[in-house]
Amino acid sequence: MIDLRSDTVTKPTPAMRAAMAAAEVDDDVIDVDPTVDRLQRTTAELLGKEAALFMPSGTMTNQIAVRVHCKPGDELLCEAECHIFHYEQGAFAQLSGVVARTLSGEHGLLRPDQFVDQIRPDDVHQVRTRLVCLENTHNRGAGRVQPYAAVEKICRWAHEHGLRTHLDGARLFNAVVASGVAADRWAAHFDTVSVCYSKGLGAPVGSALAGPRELIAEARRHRKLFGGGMRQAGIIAAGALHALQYHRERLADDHANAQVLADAVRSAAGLTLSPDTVDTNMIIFTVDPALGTASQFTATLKNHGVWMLPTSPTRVRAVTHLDVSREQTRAAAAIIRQVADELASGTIAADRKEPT
Ligand code: TLP
Repeated sequence: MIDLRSDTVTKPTPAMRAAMAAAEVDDDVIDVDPTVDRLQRTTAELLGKEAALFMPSGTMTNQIAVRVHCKPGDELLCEAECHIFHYEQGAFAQLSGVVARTLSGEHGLLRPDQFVDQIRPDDVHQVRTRLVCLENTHNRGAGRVQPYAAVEKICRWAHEHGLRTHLDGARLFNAVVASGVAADRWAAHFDTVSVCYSKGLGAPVGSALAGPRELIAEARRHRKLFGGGMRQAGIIAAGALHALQYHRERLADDHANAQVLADAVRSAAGLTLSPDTVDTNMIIFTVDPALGTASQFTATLKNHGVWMLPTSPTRVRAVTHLDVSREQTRAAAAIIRQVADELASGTIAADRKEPT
């Protein structure tokens, strides 16, 4: 099976497992685990921030960022399809009493002018606008890289208006490789930055929130409150350190593989790449209803050995990663074309079963 559902599906490499097995550990709640400490320092340095805090997931780093920036009754501004709004169960409301106001981007990208007049007046009837969250690369925007100039402008506008800024950089290192703009340059515009080791970098677990020392100390309190204090976490931090050291530059291979898949989709009957350009390791395409729904299409594809994720009734996502070679990508590309062509010509019928 060629598993293109997400870059979260990677298994630790033998070298990563060896580094994890050899990790020096200690209780990171009572005190400090030395390997976690090393990971946090390395991450903070890469992002040009004073401090960083290791957590179990990107959802937690995002939500603790919301918690440290906002009070109940505050409002955050974000893109309508971003992970914080779309995929985290409205945790900003459930856990922090915060509301969100969404702006619709073009495949995840917002223009600075969309923020004009979006700050609520200081009025007893209204929530307080407090935080701007951006996502880079943008997941539901098919891994698009935010234009650097727009990020700079939006964050400058936010700070000039007394707002805080948070970056969901679950795939920031993909943006770094694709844009040639260093991680600390992207991060410089944000008060806090979340990065994930368990996406394209290929570590089994973990994310970090980076920012000013005082905010990160506050985040540490909230991490305990949210149940994310981990004891001998050096074992997983060692996997993340290995990923940072050895798996960043190779993201370019994933990006090149995504182009191979994109070409296959462009030439397949009934499939439309959307957006048509591919910046990093993801593609999203729509399925013509004549071929069935997106989930019927992915079920049929799975029967042929390629696994993708429907992200709406008509849209399908494929993500390239460490565990998919160029050869497997070429094989997947041929299968996409074959299945789409056969469905379009009626040679095979779509799998009508509910996918598992
Ligand atoms: N994204 C996952 C799913 O949740 C959709 C995926 O397969 O892409 N920010 C962004 C931009 C993400 O894409 C994700 C995970 C997260 C945050 C959350 O990370 P985790 O899964 O570690 O909580």
